[in-house]
Amino acid sequence: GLQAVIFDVDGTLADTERDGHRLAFNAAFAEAGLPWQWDVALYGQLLAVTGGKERIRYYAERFDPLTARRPDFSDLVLALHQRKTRIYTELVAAGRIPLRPGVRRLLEALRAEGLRLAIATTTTPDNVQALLEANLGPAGPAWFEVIGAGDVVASKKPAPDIYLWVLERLGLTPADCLAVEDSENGLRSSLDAGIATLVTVNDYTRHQAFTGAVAVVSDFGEPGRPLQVLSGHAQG
Ligand code: XBP
Ligand code: MG
Repeated sequence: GLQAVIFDVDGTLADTERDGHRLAFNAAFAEAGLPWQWDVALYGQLLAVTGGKERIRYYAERFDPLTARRPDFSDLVLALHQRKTRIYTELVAAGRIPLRPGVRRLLEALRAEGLRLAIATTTTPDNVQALLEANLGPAGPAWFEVIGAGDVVASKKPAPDIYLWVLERLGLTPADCLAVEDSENGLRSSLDAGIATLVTVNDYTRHQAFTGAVAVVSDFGEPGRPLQVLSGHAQG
């Protein structure tokens, strides 16, 4: 039977991208004197590339190849990303990024059932820590027995590596777990690790195809505003 639920973070636990990560990238670019600014629509396209350093690199190679060919480009990417992480964690600590509807209630209910919780994300560990502390309190990170994040694996989502890393540390097989994801890249990662996956959507992902998901839901609902099941198939 089910023993653990493994959560993605960005887009799943909270809508972090548009008013969190995106703003932090833009602020870091502006501080560095770069003319790069990612609007909401462009950022939606750039989300196809998971990982902030990878996303900066991809953008520069396409839209500012002169900068991308600078000999110090790799150092620039690292410096920009470090600054972006600081700006993002400050935004989160200031309370600017709440959890999505029903997330807190769901986490509490799973804990009350005795289920084990874990995280599998491409984002930087500091970002996860900041989000959980800001929204669940100082003990929030400890609700999750294993937190797999960022560069602990070489290949980020859609590769299955981060889920396999988390499974190994939980000491569980895929059949013992359920994954919760919000994006096609995330779903590919969890399904390729062999884990049944529930999808919850947001403005950046609701148009995506979620073939293979156990079900697709709008969110986790709040009292008086139940979740909508957008697609799902009966499973035993
Ligand atoms: C999240 C990401 C991350 C964040 C930025 O994807 O792609 O890159 O946008 O985080 P997922 P960092 O929800 O599939 O894990 O800048 O810390 O990499
Ligand atoms: Mg996500």
